[in-house]
This record gives sequence, C-alpha cells and structure tokens, in this order.
Amino acid sequence: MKTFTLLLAAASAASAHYTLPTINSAPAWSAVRQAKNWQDNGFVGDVTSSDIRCNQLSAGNETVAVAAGANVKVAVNPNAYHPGPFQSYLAKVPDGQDVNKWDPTGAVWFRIYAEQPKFGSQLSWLSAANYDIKIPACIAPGKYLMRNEHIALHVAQSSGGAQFYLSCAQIEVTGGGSKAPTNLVAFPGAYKASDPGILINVNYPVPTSYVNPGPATFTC
Ligand SMILES: [Cu+2]
Repeated sequence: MKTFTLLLAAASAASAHYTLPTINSAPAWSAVRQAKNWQDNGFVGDVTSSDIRCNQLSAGNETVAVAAGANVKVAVNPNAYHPGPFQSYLAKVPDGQDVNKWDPTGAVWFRIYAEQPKFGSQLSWLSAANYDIKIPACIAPGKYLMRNEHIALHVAQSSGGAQFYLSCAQIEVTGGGSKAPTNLVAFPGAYKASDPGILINVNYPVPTSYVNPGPATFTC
C-alpha cells in the first residue's frame, strides 16, 4: 500500500497538470462530464481532434441550476498555474434531447468569457483554482452544456505546443430572456494551430497584446 502511494505521487509529479472536475462545488464528474484526463491530468494538444470538444470519457449524470445573469464557479484542480487564458462557451441542448447524452457537434457553441492578461515585464494571468463565469442574463432558459477551458501557453512557441485543459459541464439556466446567441462555432473548427493566441511565445519578446482564439464573445 505504501509503495502504491509513492508510485502515485511520483506519477502525478511527472505530469502535474490539471483538470476541471466540477462547477459550483458539485461532486466531481457529476454535473461535469468526466474528462479523459481525470487521472493523468493531461492535456489536449491537437485543436483538430474531437477531444477539443469536451475531452469526454463518459457522460454526466447531474445538472446544476443557474439563474441567468448569475455566476458559475468553475473549479480547476490544482490551480491553472500555467500561463494562459481561461475561456468559457455555452451550447443549448436542443428540445427533446437528453442533456446527459447530447453530442455537441457542429456550430452550436458561443463564447461567454475570454480572459485577457495584464501586460508588463511579463504577461500575468489569473492562474486561479476557481473562475467565476457570468451566465448572460438575456439567453433563453433551458439546458446547456458549458465548455470551460484553460489554454497553457508556456511552450506554445512551437506549433502544437499549446496545452488545452477542458471539460464540459451540464447546467440548467433559469429565468433569462429570448436573445439568440451569435457567433456560433464548432469544436473542432473554432481554433487553428496557427492562431496568434495559440502559436505564441509568451516569454520573449514579451507580447504587448493578446488575441484570444475563438469567435467574438457573445454579449447581451
Ligand atoms: Cu502542465
């Protein structure tokens, strides 16, 4: 048992990245679809892979209710310590579809949050263990998938070097309005390996601007 514990510790030290296992403190991988990296904390590196959609291993079995206009607390375990932006997207589950089973293919995603760094002698990012993401107040009530990602840019100076840590949560939006989301994109499809926010040297020369990959962020 002791040897087993030591081996586990060594394995996690060798690949100590992170997962996004829960929202609003729900049990891990219940309202968040279990991601393929749930044990090894690994990343998705190929933006053309279907894993860039949800990196999904197995279905969710819960939904977290959120009022439109309120925040969702997205946990990263451990914190998102690599430099890079946090981003969130929503996709509405079509009427008649099971939120646990719906596969969000095609241009169904709209972005609701894109983190910008602070600029200076180096880029500085939130690198947080929790991100409070506001659900737009104007969107229609109903079930949505919420795709949360952290893009690690520490070795992004070569193509394929950016590391995507992501998962898809299942939420039910209450209240809200009737504004139709705009700037819908597909995953894969929304990103290219050559996007300036993905293929970038964040260390030298230190950038003075940052272009988030993906569509324009939807606003009410
Ligand atoms: Cu890492």
